[in-house]
Amino acid sequence: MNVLTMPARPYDDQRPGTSGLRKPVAIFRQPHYLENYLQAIFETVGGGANRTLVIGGDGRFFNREAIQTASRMAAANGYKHLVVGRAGLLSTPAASHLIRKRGADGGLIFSASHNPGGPEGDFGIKYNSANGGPASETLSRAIYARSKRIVAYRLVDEPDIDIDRLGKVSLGETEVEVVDPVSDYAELMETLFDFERLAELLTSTSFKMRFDAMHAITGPYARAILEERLGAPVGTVINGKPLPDFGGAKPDPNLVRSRSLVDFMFGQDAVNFAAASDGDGDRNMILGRKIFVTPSDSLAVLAANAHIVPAYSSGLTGVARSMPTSRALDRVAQDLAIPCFETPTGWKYFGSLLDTGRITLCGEESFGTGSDHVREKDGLWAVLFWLTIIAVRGMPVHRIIKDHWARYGRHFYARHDYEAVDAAAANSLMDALRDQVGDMAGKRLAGSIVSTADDFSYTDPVDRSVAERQGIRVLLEDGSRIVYRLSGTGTGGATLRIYLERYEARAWLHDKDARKVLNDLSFAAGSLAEIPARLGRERPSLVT
Ligand code: VG1
Ligand code: CO
Repeated sequence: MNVLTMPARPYDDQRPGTSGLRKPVAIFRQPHYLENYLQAIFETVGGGANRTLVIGGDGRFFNREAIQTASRMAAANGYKHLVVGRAGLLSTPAASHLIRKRGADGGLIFSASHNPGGPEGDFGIKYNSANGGPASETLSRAIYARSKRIVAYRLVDEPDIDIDRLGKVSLGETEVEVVDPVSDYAELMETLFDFERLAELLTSTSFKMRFDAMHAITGPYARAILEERLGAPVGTVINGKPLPDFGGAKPDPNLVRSRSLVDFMFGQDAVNFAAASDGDGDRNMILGRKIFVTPSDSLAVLAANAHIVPAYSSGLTGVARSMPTSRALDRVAQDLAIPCFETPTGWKYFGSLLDTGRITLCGEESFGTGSDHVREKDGLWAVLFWLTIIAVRGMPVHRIIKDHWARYGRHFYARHDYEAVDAAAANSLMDALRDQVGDMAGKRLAGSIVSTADDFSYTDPVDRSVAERQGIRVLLEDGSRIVYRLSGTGTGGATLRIYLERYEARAWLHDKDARKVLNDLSFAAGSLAEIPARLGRERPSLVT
């Protein structure tokens, strides 16, 4: 076997964000940029001797080249087995499952998730550990430090492997197994949910659903599970063919990017249930006829109904949510008398809680929910969960939501994003807020009084690692909350996210328009942070 050692010059900008390293394709195409980062990963985890690595991606532009490069480099770095998704495809949750199922030592997922794809779009690399979950913050920092010191990378001098044919081939001394990206995942779903019951719902004439795969990775998964296994009519899955540029759209399921699906569900021809997923298949958006379920509410509803899903029939050990996610989940946890953890944004922070059985279910306001079945959020899993609730409770989505609010109260919620603003301005806005938090308590704000304000910091209860400066929280006496943080997934400038939440216990006020209910909080959030003056923007570019 011929191993080449190629000289490299270290890069100093390979710092992973909320979810791996994400950059424009053009950056990844710089000489040995991809190789530099991969070599840093392999060296940080201690090489590949006798190890198994799972490799796949969301199918975006540059995926296939990256998979060939990663395979050659993994072989040269000593990995014994590589498990590669056919055509280079693996959704993020499917990759997580495959790592766990095969007892692999880790996995590479090539994805920039909801970021746009194509030659002008973004690319990304996530490294997941043996538990199937995203590299911890500690490991991510070590990889970054290493990436700044790489002076050479290794690869085997072998031709491309055929990633379109199932089966085993060798690459130097490494065995590469090309696997069906869908079958293991679909089998896992069958162990969690009652497929007979779901099939009954999806084949009944009184129920119709639509799933929008946004030309991203979930197309093949949704077709295999919803249409082939559960018998939903062909055509239930739309935009089901993964395209390298996602058809030119941003594969980000929310009220803005999934406008046509939202309009459809609020229009004359609306069906009973609709959902969409993102680039790498870990997010989900849930819609009923004339109703959009906020991700925070969705998480709370799943927790409150978990006992009706076979996999969770014996109850939840605990739940967790990222800090900006609404506290609707906390009320359910209180009712169930189970712990509810509050973690920083990003799935990596749920890992230790899931691994130690402290929690069964968790989620984020950014359209992500999941459980201990894998170590990533899981879009289709959330869809099957919702379908189970609809089937077992025999209720449409709006009834399930109204019922939930009647029981627990409603957390009106919205996220306002100021995208692609000047990074220096956004940082100084956050600094100014940080300077203020110490003496905010007691001040009047949005018709109430600030009870506490801080910059969120989190100590992992398992490994005691500390994550600081995770977002500014302003809590009001009436139960409302404003949260500010900067995005860690963008690739151009900075994105400021403002999360607004207002609690309403009184059922007769639950049908109010969220925008109106949150209007004064939104105004207060803007003036507290001096947004127009600092960012030169009058209003957010995205509201979800
Ligand atoms: C965003 C979301 C966060 C999510 C992350 C990765 O991060 O807010 O909740 O975990 O994306 O999701 P940020 O730092 O931009 O706010 V995915 O589907 O892109 O892996
Ligand atoms: Co994603």
